[in-house]
Formats: sequence, structure tokens, C-alpha cells
Amino acid sequence: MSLRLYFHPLSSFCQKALVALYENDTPFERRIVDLGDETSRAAFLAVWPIGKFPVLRDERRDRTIPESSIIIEYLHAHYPGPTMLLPDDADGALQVRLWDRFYDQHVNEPMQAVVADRLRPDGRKDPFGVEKAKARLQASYAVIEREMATRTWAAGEAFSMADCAAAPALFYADKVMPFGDAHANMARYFARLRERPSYARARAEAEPYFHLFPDDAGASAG
Ligand SMILES: N[C@@H](CCC(=O)N[C@@H](CS)C(=O)NCC(=O)O)C(=O)O
Repeated sequence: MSLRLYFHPLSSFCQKALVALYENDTPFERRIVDLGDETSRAAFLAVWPIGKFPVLRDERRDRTIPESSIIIEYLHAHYPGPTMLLPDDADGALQVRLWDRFYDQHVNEPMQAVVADRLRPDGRKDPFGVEKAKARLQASYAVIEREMATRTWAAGEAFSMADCAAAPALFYADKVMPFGDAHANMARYFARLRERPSYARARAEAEPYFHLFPDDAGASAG
């Protein structure tokens, strides 16, 4: 098999890449990385010294591709399928990239900041950082609520790379700062995402690991 994905099923950025792979039924070898295991971690760092997943390895073309958006762009360019994760027209592609960046930077990253703080030891927590991250999430929710009043998917009427980014980011964001009644359009959009078979599959595969997700008190849930 030409493609190998280094990932962890619980990771939001990894689920983003998995959704893209599942959308087009792209065959790939699965390599689960356990960063807590020295051997697994060392093997992964040999592939990508930055140590962030997902990373795609394409043996046929001898390429190593980190960064979830670049992975999806790469799949689109070299392993396309029936779901066009980026449209052909330049303006449409820019919209997809914009909303992909938006969900990564303004939803996923602040959500991760809140979660990371829960994992910090007592005395090393950063309440000011958490407050700022939650304020960023609040601003993002308002933008999503406005945008999703008139759209089916994140960048328009077609499912795209932006939805691959949005689904796992919103799932975990809702856990750290629930959408609430003021975000009905966003909640409806997320309900559509949950029903999308590609994301439903990635989420189901993460379920056995959900107990590792830290709850509000900092302990792992479940
Ligand atoms: N910009 C990167 C972000 C990747 C990222 O933050 N991955 C997290 C998991 S969701 C990770 O590798 N965390 C492990 C660590 O930071 O040690 C992408 O889009 O792939």
C-alpha cells in the first residue's frame, strides 16, 4: 500500500485527515502513534521531528507530508476521488482554504489551549490563557452562527476540506464551551457533520480513547 498515515484516533487534527481519506475511500495503512510510549514516539520523530500528527507518508512518490491541510491538498492532487475536497475554480478554492484556516486557527487551536491547560500540573496552570482562548472561541461561535444561517457546509453547498477541519474541532469545542441556545445554526451544522459517514466513522474510532480526554477538573473523563 502506497499511503501510510501516522496518527492518533483521539486527535482532532488527525480526525480531519481521516475524514478526507474516508470521504474518498482512499486506501492507506494505519500507524497509530502513542506519544507516551518511548519506542512509538522515537519512531514517529524519525519521520517528522516536529512530533505533531497527522503525517502522511507516500512510499510510491517518496514524500512525507505533515500538516492536515497539506495532507488533504496532497490527496486532492494525487489521490482524488468522488468527493472534491477543493473545488476547481480559484474563488471557490480560496473560500475553502479560508474556512479551513478559520476552523483550525480560531476553533481547534483555542479549544486545544483549554484542553492543554487541564493537563497542566497544579501550580503551572494558566487561567488568563484559558480566559483568552474561551473569548476567541466565543468570537468564532458568533461568526459561525452568522455564516451558517445561509450555508449547508462550511464553505458553501459542497462538502469540502473546510468541513473535514470543522467536524472534529466543533466536537471538542462543544465539550470545552458548549454551543448553547444562542447558536442554533451552528448546532444544526454540527448535526449535519455528525451524520456524515466519513466523520461518524472517525468519531466512532476515537470512542475507545475518549476516557483520555480530560474533564473540567483536569482528570481524564470516563
Ligand atoms: N497544524 C497542525 C497541527 C497538528 C497538531 O496540533 N496535532 C496535535 C494533535 S491534535 C499533536 O500532534 N499533538 C501532540 C503534541 O503536541 O505533542 C496540523 O494541521 O496538522
